[in-house]
Parts: sequence; structure tokens; C-alpha cells
Amino acid sequence: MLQGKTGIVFGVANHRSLAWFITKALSNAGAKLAITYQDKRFEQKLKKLAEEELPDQPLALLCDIRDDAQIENVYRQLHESYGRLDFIVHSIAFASREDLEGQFIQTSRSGFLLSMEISVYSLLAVVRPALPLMEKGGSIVTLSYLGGQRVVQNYNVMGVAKAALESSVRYLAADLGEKNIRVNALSPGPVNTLSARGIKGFTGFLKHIREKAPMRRNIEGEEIGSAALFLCSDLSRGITGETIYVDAGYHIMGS
Ligand code: 1JT
Repeated sequence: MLQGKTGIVFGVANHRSLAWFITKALSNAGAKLAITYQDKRFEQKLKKLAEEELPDQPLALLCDIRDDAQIENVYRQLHESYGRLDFIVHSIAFASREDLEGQFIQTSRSGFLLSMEISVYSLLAVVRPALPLMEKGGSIVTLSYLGGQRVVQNYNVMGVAKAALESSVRYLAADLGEKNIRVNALSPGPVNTLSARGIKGFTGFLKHIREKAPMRRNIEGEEIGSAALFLCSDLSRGITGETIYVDAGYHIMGS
């Protein structure tokens, strides 16, 4: 499905990362890939994981998305190795633990700004310098969550960030449509990742979703990988500015 295409996935932390499930799906579909990780501590583990689980070894690059120089460096290396770019997957978010419990109204200025910078601005920060490499068009995919559309207890500042992210998807889609670059979001149901772990009541939350969702189950990482593959491939060539739920139908329910 992606033979002859080149892409980059931002936000791989470990084998549970949604970015990792997406990387596997894209690699298995024949894409040439680069992956980025935030912290040098992840490097060895990720390289080993890539050797064990991917058919083709990706460029693995360090990238703190708060640093424009590191982003520039990533694209410089990508340009040298692959010469061009067809798709970008942005799977990056952050909020302080204390902002993901209690009341939204208690969110500090610094917590709010940090979450918005890392979870929202980073999308623009990784897309803008990629445009010269996307001369033949392309596909950009980011990861959202239902808490950006509805009030989901504890999601708090991340909900506000995801609302801004989904809006950013629409504005970017409008900006980039004439270059044949599409911009879309996936909105998965909750999955047990490093980000989710340690969130108060997360296990009970997964159970609640399982009981309410039309398909009576949670979502698996592979299903998010498949949806990302669709959005990165030409199968989705008529779709831009959209948020697609991958949640076993949970979001359609009223009660
Ligand atoms: C972040 C975290 C972004 C957890 C996230 C996230 N997007 C979805 N989740 C899972 C989740 C979290 C909560 C929730 C429901 C799902 C952790 C910090 C980094 C950013 O509340 C019901 C809190």
C-alpha cells in the first residue's frame, strides 16, 4: 500500500506507544520510515525494537519538538537519506499529572501553556519545515481524543488542547489543500499506553468504555495502525480536515 513512499513518525516512546503501532503498520505496508523519540534514554530500546519488529530499518532520530533546531536537523537528515517526504504522523502530547485530575479550573498558567505548546503547536512546528520535502503532495496525521469534543472527567487541559488540535487540523487542511497535502486526525478510544498509565482510575475507565461501546470492547493498537495506514495511503485521497474516530463506536452513544 505504501511502496515507494517515505514518511516520518514523531512520538515513539516504547512498544505500547500509539506511534509504535502506527510505525509497524506503515513499515509492513512497505513505507521507508524515519521515527523520532524525545529522549536519548529511549534510543537503544527503540533500535532493538525496530530490529525485532520491523521489516525495514527506519532512521531513528532524536527530536525534542520544543527545539526548532532539532526539528530542522531531523529534516536535514531525512532529506540526505530519502530525498523527499510523503507523510507525517504526529503522535505527541503532554500535560502534567496534576492537571489530569481534579478540576479544570485549577489548571495553572504554566501547565496550560506547556500542554498547548507540546500537544498543539508542535503540529505546526513539524509540518512547516517539511513542506519543501513534500513537493508532490502528502498526508499529515495527528492523534486526538474525544475529550476535545466533550467533557471527559479528568481529561481537563488535554481536552482543551485536543479541541485546539482538531481546529488546527482544519486550518492546516485549508492552508495546504492546494499543495495536495491532506491533514487529518484520528481519535482513538483509550488505550493502555505509557501516557495513560498512572492516570487515576484508568483501568475502571477502560471497563466503562467496554461496557458502553457498540462493539462492547476496547480498541487495540493495531486498529489505530490500520486507520493511520488508510490516512497515509492514497485510499483516503479525498479526505482532509477530518477527525476519524477509532473507538468501537463509543462516541455515537448518548447514554
Ligand atoms: C496525554 C496523556 C494525552 C494521556 C492521554 C492523552 N490522550 C489520551 N490520553 C489517555 C486518557 C487520559 C485521561 C483520560 C482519558 C484518556 C497523559 C499525559 C500526556 C498527554 O481521562 C478520562 C486523563
